[in-house]
Amino acid sequence: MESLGQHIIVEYYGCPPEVLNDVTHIEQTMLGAAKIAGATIINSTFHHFSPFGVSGVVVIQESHLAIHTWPEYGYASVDVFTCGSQVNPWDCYRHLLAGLKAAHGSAIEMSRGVLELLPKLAEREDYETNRDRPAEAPVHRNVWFTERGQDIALSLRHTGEILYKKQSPYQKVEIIDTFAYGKMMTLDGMVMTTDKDEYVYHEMITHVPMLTHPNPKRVLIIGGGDGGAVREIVRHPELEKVVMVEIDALVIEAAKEHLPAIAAAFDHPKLELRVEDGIAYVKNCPDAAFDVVIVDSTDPVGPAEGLFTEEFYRHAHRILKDPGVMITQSESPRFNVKVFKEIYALYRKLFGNDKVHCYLISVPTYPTGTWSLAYCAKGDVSPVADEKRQNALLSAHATQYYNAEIHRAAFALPNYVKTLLSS
Ligand code: SPD
Repeated sequence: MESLGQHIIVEYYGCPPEVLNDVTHIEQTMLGAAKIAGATIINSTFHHFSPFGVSGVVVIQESHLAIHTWPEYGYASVDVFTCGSQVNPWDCYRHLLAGLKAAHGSAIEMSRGVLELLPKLAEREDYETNRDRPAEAPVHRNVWFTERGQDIALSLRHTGEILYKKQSPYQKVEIIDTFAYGKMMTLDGMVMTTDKDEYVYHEMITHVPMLTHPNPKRVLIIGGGDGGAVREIVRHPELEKVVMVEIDALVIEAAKEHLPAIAAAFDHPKLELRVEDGIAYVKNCPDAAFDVVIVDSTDPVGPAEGLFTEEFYRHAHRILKDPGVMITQSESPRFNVKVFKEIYALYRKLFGNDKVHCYLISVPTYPTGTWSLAYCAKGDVSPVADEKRQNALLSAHATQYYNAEIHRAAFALPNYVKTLLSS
């Protein structure tokens, strides 16, 4: 039966989940399938959905290849539609079977545009398939990273090259080259920091406690393996020692290799860097050992889960001197409403109602862009900055986000956040 094209609808089963969750591998395999079949590639667009799944399309002069993967089931659904007689979709099928490492595959073939059923137009020759299309069209790749919550997602377009990708005992550590925000670190598919907006988070999680505590000599950072918080902390002349406890050596390695502007202070003489479990460190730490404790954690899944527990924060409170300040990243009042509410209730229980203050930061690469930090005071200390030290810092260093007005304004909360915190 003569037709305009062949369409095969394909199922691949028993594929390794890590293969189906690797957007660049999927993209390359799909492009490879198109090439092997002799197709002319026009364009491609691929998305990774955090935590699982890739969707993508390769547009070819002869029609398209499309894929959707379910890593959690080891399953991929593919369709390949090719027009004309030059491109054989079964070549794509075989290439993808091998590239996706599928245990088995199956497909049904349909003839599309059966010629017998098509009206015979006198001028049909004038509308020949591919008539005015260039033989070698430029390929535009369009590859996207997506961090997805239940109902909200954040996507960033990237080059398709993953600069660093290793699975540590704790999490998958990746550095992706994005177009809008430069190099970006993700842990288990969640954005941690990017070259272009890292300063918001790092300046606000450090300068606020350092300029409000009367004499911040000893600082503990839990997490923070990219080095951004340390880089800002060592700008403060009152500092005598900063201990940073990062559980994952690969986070430090990736940052040193690919984010040197963030990982800029790892050799600082005041830094004691410990690659070990921060939860155990805090548990075994003597009372009143630090003036400031900063919890620069990932989100409350995987290795950071224990950093969102009552036991951990009890110890954090215990190891603070009086006066002392604990700062934590406290998730987003837009993206993780449940965690946000629970975590503030816990801080208030441990530190006291009037000792806990939420402040907001605007981080474009975190889902919703609205993120929060928690200021928890022990003893007589409040979030008001020491102006003299603030002026000294601001004249010595060109901060990109932090200034005196932002410091004050960050603590002014919109009503919807006040409501969340009071309910
Ligand atoms: N969803 C991101 C939450 C913040 C994670 N910490 C960022 C680490 C930067 N040092």
